[in-house]
Amino acid sequence: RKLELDLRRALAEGDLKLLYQPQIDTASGRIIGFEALLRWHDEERGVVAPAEFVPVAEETGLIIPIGDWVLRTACREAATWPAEVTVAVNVSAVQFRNETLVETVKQALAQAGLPGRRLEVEVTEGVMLQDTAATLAILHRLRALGVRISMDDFGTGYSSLSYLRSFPFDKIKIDQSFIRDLGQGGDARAIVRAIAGLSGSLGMRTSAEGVETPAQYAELQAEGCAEVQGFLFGRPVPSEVAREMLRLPA
Ligand code: G
Ligand code: G
Ligand code: MN
Ligand code: NA
Repeated sequence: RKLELDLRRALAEGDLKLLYQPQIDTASGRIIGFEALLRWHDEERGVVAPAEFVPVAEETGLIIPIGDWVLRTACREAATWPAEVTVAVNVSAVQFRNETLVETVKQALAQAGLPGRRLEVEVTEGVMLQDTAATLAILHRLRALGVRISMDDFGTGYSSLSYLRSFPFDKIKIDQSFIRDLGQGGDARAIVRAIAGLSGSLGMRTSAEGVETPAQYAELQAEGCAEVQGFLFGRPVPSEVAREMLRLPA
């Protein structure tokens, strides 16, 4: 398939890039981390979003070397940031089926000189659906490295809530679809309140993504959301711009 061949070449030739989107602590208003978001710069296609190529990378197994590159690059970048600033990396369910994931994370941290606690791994509900014992073992081994684990896109999957009992996530990220309808007096606020309550009572931090308006932000703060992410605070940007946001030299 042409897309597959082109993607393979993109990885080899350095045409994959990471953008970094700031994550804001609602209590202090300060940047506490960045989420690394993958982009493919293709001569013909222009900038390709992950929704268009990650599924192909997953089907073909290319997500394994691509995911390795993402982890190494994000850790290397984060190691140059102030010591309290974290980096969040999206890890696909396919990477969880590969026994090298923990070793890859360990090496990425060691090569970058990044303490494990400054890396967050974002997983989706789909990860919790497959071979549960093996998945839990991997999550525990990552945790043993100090790495934090976030449940991404929360509320959109098909799974039950039972996985929240089988693994203590550090953070729940409320999916953007719920945030979109906040600030307009509808049901979305009740859903956000319920997720934040559940998350808090299980000892997890709550984060919201896709925050675009001050009205949405105000409701999230009122509902006890600890962290926010969205265009209101900053779009995904190249590493040089992320550095400027942290007031670091380019
Ligand atoms: O940045 P954007 O909105 O286009 O991201 C769309 C989706 O792609 C998000 O769900 C995000 O989790 C996923 N994504 C972004 N970067 C990566 C990555 O490095 N690895 C994987 N597996 N998924 C990613
Ligand atoms: O699924 P995941 O949460 O990893 O994907 C995050 C995606 O959401 C990224 O592709 C990012 O570009 C996008 N995104 C981030 N902030 C906003 C926002 O405020 N509004 C919208 N519409 N998309 C956003
Ligand atoms: Mn994410
Ligand atoms: Na998400």
